Amino acid sequence: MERLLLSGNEAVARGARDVGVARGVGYPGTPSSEILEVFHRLGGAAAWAPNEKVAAEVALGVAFARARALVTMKHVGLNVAADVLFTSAYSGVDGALVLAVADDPGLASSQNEQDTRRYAVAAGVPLLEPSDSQEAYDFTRLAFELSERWHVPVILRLTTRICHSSTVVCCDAPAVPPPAPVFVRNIPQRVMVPGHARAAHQRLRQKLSELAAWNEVSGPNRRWPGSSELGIIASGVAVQYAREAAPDAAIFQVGLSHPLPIQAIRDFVASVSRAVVIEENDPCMADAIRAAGLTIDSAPAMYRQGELTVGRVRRILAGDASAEPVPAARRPPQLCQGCPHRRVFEILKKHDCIVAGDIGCYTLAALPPLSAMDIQICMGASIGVGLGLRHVLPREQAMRVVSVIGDSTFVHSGLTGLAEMAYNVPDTGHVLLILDNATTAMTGRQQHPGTGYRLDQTPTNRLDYVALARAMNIANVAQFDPVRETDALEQALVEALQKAELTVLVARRPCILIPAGKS
Ligand SMILES: Cc1ncc(C[n+]2csc(CCOP(=O)(O)OP(=O)(O)O)c2C)c(N)n1
Ligand code: SF4
Repeated sequence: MERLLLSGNEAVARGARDVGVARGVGYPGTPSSEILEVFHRLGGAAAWAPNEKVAAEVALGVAFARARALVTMKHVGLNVAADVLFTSAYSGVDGALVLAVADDPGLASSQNEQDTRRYAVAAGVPLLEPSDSQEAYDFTRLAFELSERWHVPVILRLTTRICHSSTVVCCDAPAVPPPAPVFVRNIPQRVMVPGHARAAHQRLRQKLSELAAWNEVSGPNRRWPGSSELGIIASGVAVQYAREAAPDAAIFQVGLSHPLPIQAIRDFVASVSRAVVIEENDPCMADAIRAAGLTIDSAPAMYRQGELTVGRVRRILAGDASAEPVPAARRPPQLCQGCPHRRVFEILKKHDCIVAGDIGCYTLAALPPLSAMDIQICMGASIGVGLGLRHVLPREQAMRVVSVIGDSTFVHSGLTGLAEMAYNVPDTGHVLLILDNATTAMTGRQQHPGTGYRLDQTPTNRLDYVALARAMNIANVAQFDPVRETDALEQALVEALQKAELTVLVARRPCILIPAGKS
């Protein structure tokens, strides 16, 4: 048995390697991105997909072929992959399908604090919550076992602290490899037309009740002995905070939080004078436990926002809902000096453009001193939102609307926005700026289909944005280097803003942090 100091992400990657995952697929997103990179370094077949939905689809195909598949993403990625998740829960899988989804309580690097546990309940799939790297490793292996045993996708829910903190991990011997991949026809199980899906839904509910019964007696839940005065029910990293904040309390650690081991929790609640649920993000367990008729305390609403800490858990246990100390202001992030995005936003600001923006390093242009982006919601939204503005604003304002999107984001979910732009053309036309810096800079410079390289850095096809825009019948398409051809780019933008036509401008210059020769 090997003993290693691993981050949660490294532990998931090692667990996946040790269970013989045939393919790991994902789309980068903090705090999940390292899982696939480490899996590749450990010898696994790993690939970046254009977005999370495609990643989940590829993985589902792998699992339909009786092999083991891992999908990685950050929490908001599951919104994109949700269509696959909900119906693959019905179809089930022949091999194993595990989705490692990393939540970001406290918004260290995300646009929202959504809680992936809600998805497990809504889609009807099991969800595991490791509380340290050892469990990240163990639960990864367990997730594959459960997926293979019940033929159902399984979510491994991570959070920022689990992903990025390191603890000692004892790694087991590699698992028995699965049989060689094979396709066995089973049309009623995999073609989800209503007649088949009704039966599939019933099968899923049956699997969930079997899983719930299994979780009561054999699930990865743990009782830490302690005083009968105070009992804490916790999951994920909250278990560690609870142990430190209340060392004398009895703790019921929930490892598989959907379906919840409600009878075991009932017994635990009955064994203590006061039971308190401590969980990060939404009150998912507290709501479910109360719905089962149990009397518990839980955190006041204010603790739903932000990460928990030992200090916050102490406050929750004391029922303290007074205002929390305001943390010291952090230095705001900035575009690097020399970042090619700067020139583009200086031009947009100079011409008082209304900028429907998107997510990436370039979103930093919304902050002072540039303050040159007006809207940013979710990946790919810049194009649709820009078009919506153009459709209804008075002409003088509409003619100033520009959609701005990064290259990775454009491939992720801008392609369909461009199809909409070409299809439902506003009376004033529209202008789209694609910022091609030859990488997914924001999340650590991962490759994508527009860079010409795969995750393992081998060369492959490169998506050509200019040819693509022309193929979509965009009237005006041009590419400029925003640093060497700043004036020409500005000139092209000014002309585009005056015409009631469709224009796509590509600002192509590599991120300064890309090693030479890799763009
Ligand atoms: C659905 C979803 N998946 C992943 C992310 C994480 N993420 C934020 S921006 C971004 C892409 C940034 O790359 P690009 O558009 O090329 O801009 P750059 O950072 O290179 O300027 C990613 C993957 C996210 N916010 N939402
Ligand atoms: S990492 Fe690259 S894209 Fe991001 S701000 Fe720095 S230079 Fe710009």
